[in-house]
Amino acid sequence: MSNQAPIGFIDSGVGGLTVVKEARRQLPNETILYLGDTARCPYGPRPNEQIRQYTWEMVHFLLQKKIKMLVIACNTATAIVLEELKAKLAIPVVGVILPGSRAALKVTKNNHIGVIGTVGTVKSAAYLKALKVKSPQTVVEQLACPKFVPIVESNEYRSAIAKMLVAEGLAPMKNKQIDTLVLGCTHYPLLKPLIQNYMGESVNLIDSGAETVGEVSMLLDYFEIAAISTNKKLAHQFFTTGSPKLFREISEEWLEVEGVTVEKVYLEE
Ligand code: I24
Ligand code: DGL
Repeated sequence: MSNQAPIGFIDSGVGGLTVVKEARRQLPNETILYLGDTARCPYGPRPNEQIRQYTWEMVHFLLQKKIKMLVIACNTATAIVLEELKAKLAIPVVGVILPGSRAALKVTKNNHIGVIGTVGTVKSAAYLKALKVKSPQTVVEQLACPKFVPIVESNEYRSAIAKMLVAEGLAPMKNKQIDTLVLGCTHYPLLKPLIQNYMGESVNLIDSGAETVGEVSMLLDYFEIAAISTNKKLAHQFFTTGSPKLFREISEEWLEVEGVTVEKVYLEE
């Protein structure tokens, strides 16, 4: 496998682009291959078995493209399928939950950490387990915020309605004495200003996706598979199970680039 091979990213939709944005900044030599299952998004409310099946379908697609590493940019898919993927794949597999947990443990002073995510992520207790294994004395408060993804996806994430729904959703977290809150969902970084405002400046917010790119960087070095700089423009490729046009519009706006290549893929047999 060549060091110039792409890194594969999968997500339930476009939310994983929050991880890609950080990857482009921190790893400018790496070629990105991204698959978002937009047609079947959201994964958050789905049964585990379905999340497993959908995630494997995405993985099989990307493996055909000769990726050198796989990043599960979706918190819900990481929570439910990461261990199995790591056990079965021959390439390094990185999820978003361990890097997010590690970053939270690094900054907390009172060992009292909150975690917010989709219903699937919270039910799995994957963050809770990761935090407790590393630091048994840490107190962890989990909270599902099922309304937050729809706020972002309806492009309302800067509105007064969003402010109200964020306050309502986070109310159970407000008086728990946490000093650190993990944003355990791809979409929540877009709500960061509203979440920070509601929780107060004293609470540290952890962006799991952004933290994950640090781990990717470390693993590229550890396995000696980091790409080297060339004169060629990198050929990032994006794939979606939904509308390539809508995917392209969102990705160009979010990544602040033009001429993004997006192809439609059909996953279910
Ligand atoms: N943000 C997200 N998903 C959407 C959206 C959005 N529509 C507007 N914005 N739609 O996720 C999801 C369903 N679509 C996906 C594409 O195919 C059709 C169905 C968050 C993205 C985070 C990178 C708001 C918006 C935007 C551009 C950039 C960022 C953003 F339009 F939040
Ligand atoms: N990508 C998902 C996550 O990070 C959020 C959207 C969904 O529910 O599919 O958990």
